[in-house]
Order: sequence, then structure tokens, then C-alpha cells
Amino acid sequence: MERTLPSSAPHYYVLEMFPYPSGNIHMGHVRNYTLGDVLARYKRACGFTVLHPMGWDAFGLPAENAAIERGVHPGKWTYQNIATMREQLKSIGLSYDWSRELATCDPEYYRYEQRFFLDFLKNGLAYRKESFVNWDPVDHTVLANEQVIDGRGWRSGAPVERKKLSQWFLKISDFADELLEGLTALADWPDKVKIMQEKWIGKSVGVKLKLQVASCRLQVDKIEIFTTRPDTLFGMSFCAISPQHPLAQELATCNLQLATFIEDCNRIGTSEEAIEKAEKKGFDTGLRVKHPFDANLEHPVYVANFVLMEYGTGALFGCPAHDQRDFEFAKKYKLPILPVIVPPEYNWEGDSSAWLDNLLHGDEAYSGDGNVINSSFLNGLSVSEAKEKAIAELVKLGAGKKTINYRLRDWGVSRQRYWGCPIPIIHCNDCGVVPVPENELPVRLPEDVTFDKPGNPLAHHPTWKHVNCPKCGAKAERETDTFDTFFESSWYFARFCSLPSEKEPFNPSANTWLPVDKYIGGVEHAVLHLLYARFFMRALKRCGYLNVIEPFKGLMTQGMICHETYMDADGNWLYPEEVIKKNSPVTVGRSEKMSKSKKNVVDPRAIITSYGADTARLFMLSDSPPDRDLEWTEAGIDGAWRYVNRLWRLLLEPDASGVPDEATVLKLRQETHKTIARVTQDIERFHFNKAIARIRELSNLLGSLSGKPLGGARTEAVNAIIHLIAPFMPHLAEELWQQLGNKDMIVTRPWSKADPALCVEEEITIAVQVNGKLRATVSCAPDATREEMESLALAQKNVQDFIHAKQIRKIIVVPGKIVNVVAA
Ligand code: ANZ
Ligand code: ZN
Repeated sequence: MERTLPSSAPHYYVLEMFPYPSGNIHMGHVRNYTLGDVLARYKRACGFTVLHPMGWDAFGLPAENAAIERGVHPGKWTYQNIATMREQLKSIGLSYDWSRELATCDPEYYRYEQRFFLDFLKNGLAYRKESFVNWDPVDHTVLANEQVIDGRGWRSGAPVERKKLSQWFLKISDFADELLEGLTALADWPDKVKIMQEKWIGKSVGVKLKLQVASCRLQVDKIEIFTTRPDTLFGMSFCAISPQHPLAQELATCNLQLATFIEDCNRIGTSEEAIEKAEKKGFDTGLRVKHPFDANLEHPVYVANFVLMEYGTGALFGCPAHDQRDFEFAKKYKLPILPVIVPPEYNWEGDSSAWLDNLLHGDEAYSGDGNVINSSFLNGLSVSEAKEKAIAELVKLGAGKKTINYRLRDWGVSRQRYWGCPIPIIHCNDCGVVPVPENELPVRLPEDVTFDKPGNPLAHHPTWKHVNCPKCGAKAERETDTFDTFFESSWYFARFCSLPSEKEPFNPSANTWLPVDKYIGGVEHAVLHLLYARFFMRALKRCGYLNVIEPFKGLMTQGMICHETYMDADGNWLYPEEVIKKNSPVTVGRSEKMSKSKKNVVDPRAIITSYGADTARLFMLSDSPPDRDLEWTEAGIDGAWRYVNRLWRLLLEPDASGVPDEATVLKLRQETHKTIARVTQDIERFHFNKAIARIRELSNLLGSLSGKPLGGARTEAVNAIIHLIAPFMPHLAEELWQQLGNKDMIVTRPWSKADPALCVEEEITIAVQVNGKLRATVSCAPDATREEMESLALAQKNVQDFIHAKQIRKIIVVPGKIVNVVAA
């Protein structure tokens, strides 16, 4: 049942991050989807046409693991899980438009992304290049980063190697600056997420400069490095290049020791995190480079495992005094540490010897701001002045140029996996890379695959990959890689604007539905998913599909659900329900995020069966603000259950006979209307827990008037409460409404409006003193906060006059009474 709204009704799109169909919903899902549902129901009642869809992020590794472990086809496993989880979601009473349901593993979904990819290719947004993957030398298979555990393959346990493969990339780097700048406009996103994206994009302004190799017997006579600190060039004591740097590769061809060292480095795996964590190691190549400002100075060239080939130029100059990594490296390989920056409080001519002594003998580099010393023409300048001057000099010498570098790399989308969207490409010996013609899309995954051998079943399939070249007709092979599953989640929200049967990727209404007004999900997606989706919208716009730039106008990241942990005497984790049955001693551990590994999980199905969906929803919503962690307790859920029951009895209580007392009636009416106003405001601000607390206050008041005749004021309060609880506890609201003899449904009814005349807050007068003398009086609400009282007081002209040129030392606020400003 839906509200019938005029076609002119404003649109509102509320979306929760769609789940991976792992088998069963967990509490995190329940919280996430309940939050979205409250908003969707509220906005509908407010007269918006609401889009609130649900689907399945259905490709991915767990389905393949299930196939390997249990012999069930990934597709079958996935669709079974979807069926189970759909029913579980329905039991929570979520108001989804199921007619838009999609599963990303459906060829009718992924056919469009094959088309997008071919368009990206035409528009220069997709390209192929050699890149490293994690290689399991025992299983002969490529591993995803999450399958590398402590440097070893998750199944074989063999040390992982790096292997170069040709892979597809999407040019997210084309949009680096736009994606960074775009963050400023996202006013309705949490700051922490914007900061994480900003760091991920990692814009650095620096210089690329070429260091001359001294006494060169090689092809290359210069090493280009990237630095953000040209001000510290006189503190240089070595140069380091990446193990994958062409120069390192060249030197290794005639240096067995170096070749072995490089091989060792390759074992760390490909993730930046793994490289960051590994012990810093270097290999002295014997080469030396000249200092760009002083050809008499020469420095050794190392191959070092912490230098990334994919960042800057894959080479750097090391300045141990002012970079922690370089500092540790210098100590290890006994390289000089030459301080060239002193903190701002030291003048370059002044005596900073004690400070310098500390630096040299301590174990921390100084990376802060300050003034330059020991640096010839840069002496005495501040860090920022010295940067400018050093760059100008490098440019003059023709040795370097100013460069903006981004940490953001292009998005590698090739995965050597079966359960993903096939990349629509054919490889021909003569024609090279040939796109699959559009009328042959979708390239479907073959059903008849086996998982008895390690590696990609698509590659082992006897026939699937053998095709004729669409260009020349000769024998050719399909690409057997599939897309990274982030590909599917980068555009599903736009597809929801179409019905699954629609044959174009996007219904034109997508341009008006998007951006999503409120996107709700876990903060673990703060970077990759949200950034890829932001990129995708821009890429689709460039290819003429959509006219949308930002996919998500508002973002809300919900907190985790936590629970106590339990352990038996033998150190085994226990499920909460096992604790009750156990006779032997149990250690109760601290509350942590619910996780299967620690068994501190509560199954939503059990809660819904014993308490009902509304109790679960109520507890989820009332205990903490949505963006904070929520502590799941038995007492908490019990409390919610008791409240649901109390409310049921209270709202069905008949009015007592007699003449209502006028003052009581007015009080109840005022509280009713104030509650409507406040709850409305709280929902708008996503303060669902406060909204529920206010409803409780009103129901408590009504409860305290039990047995008294209240006449129409009772009915008014009861109806208001039912309407207000409806977004939170929809089943209870409908049931109560029917019990009271109403024929329509709450979902079809508009949101209640508060009567302003009944919402007038009585005001109180408070005194404002400056240094103990009364200087003004102001009126405010009796429950005004300290901050509100403070700013009211400071806004008084007379108060400002008496503070005048003095400094405010302290402001003492006694809520409801007085503000005293202490100024001197
Ligand atoms: C000399 C120097 C002196 C540096 C100093 C820092 C401090 P951000 O700011 O994150 O962009 N670097 C350059 N290329 C690298 C690579 N391929 N792998 C690892 N590190 C690399 O980082 C820029 C700094 O990271 C550069 O500035 C360089 O070290 C290092 F007191 O140059 B610096
Ligand atoms: Zn061909």
C-alpha cells in the first residue's frame, strides 16, 4: 500500500548500501536498512515521491570459495542466498520497491557494464598495461590482496611472488583534481569521509628533478626523482630507486646479488600496506649521483624496498634528518645525517647546537616547519621560501620542474576470477585487442565450469574462450579476466531508476532522481566504493550516458554494533546463547564489534522471532545516534519489548468519564504539538534516538494521566503518537490504528503538523553579569543550552560595551538562571 501523490510531488531518493548475498543477514544489515527505512517512510508521509530500492552485490570471491569447498555452483549458491536474505529482509518490514530489485550477477545487469567498458575504451578512459599481481607459485594462481596473509597464499601457505600481467585500467587519474575539488561541494557528507578521500587522492606539489649519474658506463646517465621537499636538498645523503625501476632491472642483469635482492623485495606482495609494513632494506648499487647544486658532492644510489615504482618517478633522494624512513635507513646503512632545517624558534645564525645534537642522537627525524641552515644560498629562509627558491634554481639550471603528483593511481579492474563480469575483449594474433561487437553483448559466463584445478575456471574451460576474431575472422581468444566487483557497485544506484525489464541502461529519469539524497552505509566504504562511484558518474557523463556529476548528495555512515565477548576456561570463544547453558566458568571480555570470529553475534532471526521486528527496530534506533557504535544488550532489547507492550496498552485505554480539567487538557495538547514539532526536526537531522526519546516523554505524560477524563485531547495525543512511531515501528502503528477502528492505513496518511499556537515555549528571564555586575537581562526557553545562553548573553549591546577592549577569560553559565562573563 502506497500513498497516492500528485505527479508534481518532489522526489527523494534514499538508498542503503546493497548487501553481498553471503547467506544470512546480520545485525549490521538490520541497523543499516532500518535507518534508511525510517527516512523513506517519513519522507513519503511528508509528501515526497520516494525511491527506496534494494538489490544484491552478487559477484565475488566467497561464491567461488563455496564452489571449491562445497562443490556447489557459484550462481546457484548466490541465488539461494538471495532468496533466503530477501525473505529475512521482508520480515523486518522494510518499505522497498521490490519491483526494481537487481542482482549484479544477472547478465541483464552486467551487459550494460560491458557496454560502458567499450565506451570507456573509445573515450580514452580504459587502457591496458603491464602490472604486478600477487602470484601463488604453488597453486599457480593470482591472489587478491585479501588472499595474501602475512606474505603467504591463503590456501597453499607458499610465499607470494610478484608477477607481471597485462591488465585493464580505468583512468580515474584523469579526474584526480575534479574528485578532490568536488569534495568541497559535498556539504552533507561527514568530514571524516571527505578527509579520507582527500588523503587517498593525495595531491602533492613538488618537483621532478634529474640527478646526474657520476662516471657512467650505462645507457642512462640521469635518474629522475620526485620530491615535495626541495628545501632539504642540501641534506641529501643518498638516492634510492624502486626494485622495479628500469635502472635496477638493468643493473640486475649483470649483478646476481642485486637480482636476488630484487626477488626478495618482490615477495612482499603488491599492496602498499604490505610494503609500508615490511622492514626497510636497501642494496648499494655502487653508482653515485651528483648533487644538483654542487657537482663536487656525490651520493650513493641504493635500490630500496620502500620505494614504490607507481609513485612519482619511482626514485627519490633521501634526507635522513627530515624524513623518518630515510632516518632509519641512514642509521641502518651508516649514511650521514645532515640537518638542514631547525624549528622556527631557532634563527639560522643562532645557537641550535643542543637541539641538533638531540636530533642526531635521538631516533626521530624532524619533519616540521622551520628555518634553513647548512644550505648555501637557501640559508635563513623559511621552509616555504626555500622550496620556492630551490625550485626556481633547479628550473634555471634546467635540472627540474614543478610537478603536481597524486597518490591516486588508475583503477586496475582485471581479476583472474570466474565469478565476475567477463571483460568484453577478444585477443587476436594479427589484430591485437579487439572489442566484442556491441550486438554480441552480453558476453555471458559459461555455466559448465569446474573448480577442481587452481586458477581461473574461465581459462581452463574447453571451449568458451575459443572464438573467431570479429575483425579478420582468424582463430582468436577471449579475455578470460573478469571485472573487479567494485565495477558493479559503481553504478547500481543509477540502474535502480529503471525497471529491470528496460532495455536501455538508464531511464532518462535517472538524471532527476540522482544524486541520491541520502546514502547510508558503513564507513569501511569511505574510500574505494564511494570514490569509484564518484569517478563512474563522471566517466558515464563523458561518454554521454548521464548528466550527473556527484552520485550521492548526502551520506550517512552508521556506527557498528558491539557486544560483549565470552571465553571458556580453555580459551575458546563462546556464542552468547552458549554462555547461559554453560556450567563451567566463563570469562566476560570487553565489548567489541560483532564478528563471527569472536562469536559475539546475535542472530537477527532469533530476535525477530521472539520479540518481533518492531522491538528490534526500536532498540536499534533508540539506543545511540545512528553514526555511533551501538551496544547490543539483552537488557536493552528487553526494555524495548516492554515499551512496545506498554504503548499498546496505553494507546488502547478508553477515556474516563467525567468533565476534563481545562489546565490538564491544555498541558497535554501543548506537549502533543511540541512533540510533533520536535520529532519532525529530529528526524530531519537524523537524530532518531532523540526523536524516540521525545515520543517516550509524551507517552509517559499520557500514562501519568491514566484514569483521568481527557476528552478530545486524549484522542489527539494517541493519534499523534501512532503517526510519530509509524516510521520506526510500522507494524505496531498499523495494528493500533486498526484497533482504534480506522479503515485506512497509516502509510497512506500524511505526516502530522504541529499547531504553532500550541508550541509556543514559555520564556524565562535570565540575568547577564559582566564581572559580577548586572548589565542586561535576556529571555530564553527554560531548557536553553549553555551554548545558547552564552551566545544570547554575548550578543547584548550593553554586555559588549562593558567587555569592550578586555579579553574574555571565562564565562560562567547557570542554566535557567544567570550568565556571568569574566573579562580582564
Ligand atoms: C626528499 C624528502 C626530504 C622527502 C624530506 C620528504 C621529506 P608525499 O608528500 O606523500 O607526496 N617519495 C618520492 N617518490 C617516492 C616513491 N616512489 N616511493 C616512496 N616514496 C617516495 O611524498 C613525497 C615524498 O615521498 C618525496 O619527498 C620523497 O621523499 C618520497 F625531508 O624527497 B621526499
Ligand atoms: Zn584478427
